[in-house]
Amino acid sequence: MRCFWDEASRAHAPQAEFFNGALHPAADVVERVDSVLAAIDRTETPPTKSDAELLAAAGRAHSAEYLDLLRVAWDEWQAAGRSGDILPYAFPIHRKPRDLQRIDARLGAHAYDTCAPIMGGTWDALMAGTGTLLAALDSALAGEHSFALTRPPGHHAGPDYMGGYSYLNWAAIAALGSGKRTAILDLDYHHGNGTQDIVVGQESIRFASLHADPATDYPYFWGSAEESGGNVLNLPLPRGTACDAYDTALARACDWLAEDRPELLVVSFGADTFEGDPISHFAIRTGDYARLGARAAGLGVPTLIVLEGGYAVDALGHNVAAFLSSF
Ligand code: OKP
Ligand code: ZN
Repeated sequence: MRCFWDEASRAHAPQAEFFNGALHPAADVVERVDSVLAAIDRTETPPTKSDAELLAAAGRAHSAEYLDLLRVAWDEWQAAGRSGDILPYAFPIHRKPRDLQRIDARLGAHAYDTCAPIMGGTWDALMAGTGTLLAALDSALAGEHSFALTRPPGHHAGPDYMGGYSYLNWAAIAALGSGKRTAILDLDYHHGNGTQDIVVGQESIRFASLHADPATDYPYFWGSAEESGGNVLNLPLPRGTACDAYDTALARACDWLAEDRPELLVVSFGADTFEGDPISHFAIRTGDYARLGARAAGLGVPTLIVLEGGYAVDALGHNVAAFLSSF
């Protein structure tokens, strides 16, 4: 297993997110990365890639207009006289946005919630994350299991929208850039709505997700069992789910992914299924992650693992390391 990480990803350091009627300290803190780095052996710095190459890779999953907004948002926000982190706050919902001038309007047209802050370092961190992802993808395509220490998470970012701490969809960028028949397995506590929206209907990709039931949990509007079909399989699980029930659902997801004889497996791994996670409600224990990793590794396919959530910072590294140990 090779692990990739770029220190430049630290530049994205959000202060706060807005929900339940109040600003809360951001859950996706930079310290998450230190927890993982302390628990895994050795990381490689990805080779430098040109902006054009990184943008082209991101452009396989995201619209040019959306990427352009991410790139200029901070400068335009500052030009509009604001100094704090950006949080989109006005959303067009059923209207079709057009000819938008104000940065506030453009942000709202490309976001679905108030949980994706943007700051001065966000764009550079996202480009560093893309480079990290591509290095790990190359390594997996060469036949070696690989881990990309991606932060912020990506699986809530859709074709032209951000949300839920996510801006660029690491799993979708990798799958669409792989040139291989690819299985995406999303094991974060929250449904991978952005990934689903990007890859739905894609001939060479299957997407399976285990997650908390959207009837009770974020992102609420995606991820029901009925929303399965074609190349999408959604397996919502009740709050309180522990390892045995989780592994049963995981086995089902793996069997379904295997039917398509994938040449590459991309795992969106979130350790927010952990019993001690501060924002989630499953009951997976640190030792369980090795068993779950073994289940996924049982697909027997070169695997790229990207990091999504996991907010119990002290345990995060151990949980990630346990999962990776099975590859
Ligand atoms: C990102 B990933 C919950 C507020 C919702 C957004 C959660 C994003 C999770 N009380 N905040 O899937 O781990
Ligand atoms: Zn999550």
